[in-house]
Amino acid sequence: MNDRYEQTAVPARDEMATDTEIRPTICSICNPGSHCGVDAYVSNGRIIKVKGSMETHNAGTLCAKGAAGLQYVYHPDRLTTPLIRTGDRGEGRFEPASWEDALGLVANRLNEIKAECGPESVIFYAGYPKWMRPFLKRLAHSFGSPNYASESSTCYTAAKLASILNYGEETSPEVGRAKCLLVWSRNLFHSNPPRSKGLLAARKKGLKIIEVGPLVTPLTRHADIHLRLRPGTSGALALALAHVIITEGIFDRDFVNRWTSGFDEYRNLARGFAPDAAEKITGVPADQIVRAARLFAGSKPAAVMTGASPTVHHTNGLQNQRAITALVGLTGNFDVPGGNHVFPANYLYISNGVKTRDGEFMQSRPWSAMAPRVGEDKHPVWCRFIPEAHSMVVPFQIRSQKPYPIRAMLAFGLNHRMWPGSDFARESFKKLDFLVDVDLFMTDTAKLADVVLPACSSYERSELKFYPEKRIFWTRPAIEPLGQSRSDAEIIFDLAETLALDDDLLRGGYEASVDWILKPSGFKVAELKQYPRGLVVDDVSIPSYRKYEKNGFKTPSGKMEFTSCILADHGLDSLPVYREPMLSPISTPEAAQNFPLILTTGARLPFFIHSRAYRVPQLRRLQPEPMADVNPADARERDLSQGDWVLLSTSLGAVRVRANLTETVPPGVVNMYHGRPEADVNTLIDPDYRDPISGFPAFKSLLCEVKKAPETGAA
Ligand SMILES: Nc1nc2c(c(=O)[nH]1)N[C@H]1C(S)=C(S)[C@@H](COP(=O)(O)OP(=O)(O)OC[C@H]3O[C@@H](n4cnc5c(=O)[nH]c(N)nc54)[C@H](O)[C@@H]3O)O[C@H]1N2
Ligand SMILES: Nc1nc2c(c(=O)[nH]1)N[C@H]1C(S)=C(S)[C@@H](COP(=O)(O)OP(=O)(O)OC[C@H]3O[C@@H](n4cnc5c(=O)[nH]c(N)nc54)[C@H](O)[C@@H]3O)O[C@H]1N2
Ligand SMILES: [Mo]
Repeated sequence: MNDRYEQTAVPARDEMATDTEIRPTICSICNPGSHCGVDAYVSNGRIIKVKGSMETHNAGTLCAKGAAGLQYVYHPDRLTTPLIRTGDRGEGRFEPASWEDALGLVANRLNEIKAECGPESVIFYAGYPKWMRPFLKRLAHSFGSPNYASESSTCYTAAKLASILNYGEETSPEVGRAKCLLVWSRNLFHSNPPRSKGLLAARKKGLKIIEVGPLVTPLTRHADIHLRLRPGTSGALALALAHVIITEGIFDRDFVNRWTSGFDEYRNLARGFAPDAAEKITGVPADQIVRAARLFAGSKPAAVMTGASPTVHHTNGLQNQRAITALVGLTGNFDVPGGNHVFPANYLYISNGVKTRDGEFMQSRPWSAMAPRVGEDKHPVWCRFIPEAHSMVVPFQIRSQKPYPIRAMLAFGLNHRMWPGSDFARESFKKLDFLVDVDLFMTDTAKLADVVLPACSSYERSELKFYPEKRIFWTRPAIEPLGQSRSDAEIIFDLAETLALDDDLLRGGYEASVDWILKPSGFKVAELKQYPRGLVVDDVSIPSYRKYEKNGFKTPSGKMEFTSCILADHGLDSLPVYREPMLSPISTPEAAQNFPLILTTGARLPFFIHSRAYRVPQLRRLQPEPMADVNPADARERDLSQGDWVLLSTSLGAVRVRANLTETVPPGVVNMYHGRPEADVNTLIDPDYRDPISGFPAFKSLLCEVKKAPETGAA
């Protein structure tokens, strides 16, 4: 381990230096719902220590990733200057350029390609980083391209779509007021630690918790019941719970009669999933299914909490999610206090009641004035409700050039390892005529680019942040951007100029655009700047409950739809039918002979975040080598001991990892984290192994085998 890092991590003496200033800002290493407030201790223009802010939701705490902030920000591999490629794609040979030259080149090439093939042949892409998205989307539309795409083609939007199909809207569980919470595959302790506090506080006050998921998680010991299902069988389990709730007559008859459509068909569907039958499919004991159904339906109010990905990363993910979310209406917990509240997000995925016009801002041109989006032909239902192009289709369309050519991509945080079949994605991106990637680091994907632009971190920029607890925050930079790096927003607004776009708002700059978005709230950036730790806005309108009683549901029938009119219109199953994962011991027994174990990938680890943390020594040290979780019973059968090198293989290939023997995975299941360069599990997944409706990759129900590997050598 590098000594330099050890010293900077605990700068006890420097902290006392008289010139040290505490500058409040935020850490944005993880999901936007967290983004903890941070006190950056700055001496001579350099951060010497980071501490969680007391005023923000994290209340003085930071997670492992946030605490490693210094090593992330001052990483020796940070990009500090724009780069233009001189070698072959992927070779990593670049020469430094001025911003003027680099942006000039980008604008010329994008405008040339637009003139040759139309604006839709340019994709505007955002990876997991989210803060620049409204501006990037507007840039795309003002350029004339409908093809703003993002990582959200693998994340959350399928769950949102399921809720829209059932109810016309998305909902969120009111944890603090619920009596029972059905936590369906969400591990806040790892994926959103500051938000797990509310869950524990509610638990202390008597909240009943039913956890669903194959893995043992930190929530398990707080749960009254843990339904440990086989990966990919959520739909069958949800229908089984429905069956018990209906046959025992403990559903909300009044709500169902007055406000739902398709109940009889749904009841018939659920009949096929009596507890004994469901036990055979899901592996969850029948008596536990009955207990869970009684507890959930017998508690009023109760809410369902699902994650952004584990339930929808399956080939039947959308319908499974519809079956889960149907339980909310069935039990009369839709839009009631302590149930699942309809409270739409108002800025960048956060609901806090402060009024904005971010939707209007982003859609600067109507869809009808642009070409169809990438993916509209393949995933029409998803595209109808999710206002983006479908990223999962992009690598295919780059190759097929059908229905129209894709020639260029302007990407912010492009990581080919996010895609199933990551090598297929990488080879597709290589075929582009022009690729620009904006990132903090020279990643393996950035190496494919023609132009790489250096972005700065949240410690070096200002941005508008919303938090669920009514906090709005215009963050301040704690330090100057490293080298010549710039904030993503600055890059986008500079590009609007260089591209000479006909868009006064974008040409007016970032702060003016934020002022425009904030107009309905009455706030202006200039005012927010006076609150260095953000501002809690009391005067906001939290939506009321049971809004459907006045306006009906925003579905075609005006009711909650057990049978979806929209899916039926598209020739799809209108009921939330259960289908086996396309690869499973049941659906493909022949494949399971060679690959008898079920592979689930990407369950969140507290110290990693996709591709980003592996390079941070303080975090990498927590799992220095790639690891896959294997149940001890499966290990015994294969003569494996803790830490043995194994080949984790699917029919597509193998990666070399260490076996971690643990009961947290059930027998027959292997779990592996994603994004790791030296053992990229996504190379083992077919790029088309996806849910046909949502287009989401089925990252969490595959078939695999693990076998002892030699101590050294490549897979
Ligand atoms: N530290 C950290 N935090 C993160 C991230 C990160 O990479 N690192 N990523 C962020 C992102 S992008 C997202 S989408 C969220 C996701 O965050 P969460 O929604 O919390 O997702 P996971 O951590 O994957 O969920 C773990 C749960 O899913 C269950 N599970 C695992 N496999 C399956 C399966 O095949 N079927 C079912 N039904 N359940 C399964 C496990 O038993 C466990 O209960 O986390 C965000 N937060
Ligand atoms: N096997 C498997 N694969 C998965 C998943 C899984 O569970 N299993 N989960 C999927 C899900 S839910 C998600 S959300 C995706 C994650 O999607 P990815 O987009 O792969 O996420 P990251 O690796 O966090 O970020 C991508 C890049 O953004 C860069 N970056 C970070 N901050 C900034 C910034 O402020 N500005 C700019 N310009 N760049 C920045 C990072 O350095 C990194 O190179 O992965 C998906 N892939
Ligand atoms: Mo995600």
